[in-house]
Amino acid sequence: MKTVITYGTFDLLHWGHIHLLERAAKLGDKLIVGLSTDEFNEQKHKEAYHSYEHRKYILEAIRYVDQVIPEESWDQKIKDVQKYNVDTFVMGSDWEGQFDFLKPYCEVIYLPRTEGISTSKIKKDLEE
Ligand code: C2G
Repeated sequence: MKTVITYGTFDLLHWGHIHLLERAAKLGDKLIVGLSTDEFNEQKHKEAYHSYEHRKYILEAIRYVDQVIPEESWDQKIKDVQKYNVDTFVMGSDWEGQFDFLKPYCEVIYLPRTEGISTSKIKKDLEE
């Protein structure tokens, strides 16, 4: 039983998010998503359109996602990896190297970010 974990805001869900989740899910038997809370998004200087509850509701409907947990701080990942017996941590390549401190605890994989789509691009395009 291989457990994979990834983290993010997943606001205005788009095909780049799905492509990440699909590839992450294929790396194990169970995929957990640490979903940034609205309060943590403030620390990330991000303001999500959808509330945490609605972003969680949406993520839980995705076939690739088995469990959604709140991401409330930058320093919960080691505890999460231990608490959920995580084998593999996955993030998009825009985070390349940022989470290598997890290497003593689990496999760390950065997957190529999907080009041509992002939540900020959606917002910008809709403003025009
Ligand atoms: N992503 C991607 N391709 C895109 C957009 C996003 O692969 N075109 C990936 C990101 O690399 C990330 C995940 O989808 O792995 C979620 O993206 P965001 O919601 O933007 O997450 P972020 O705000 O980067 O938060 O502790 C980690 C942070 O919570 C990550």
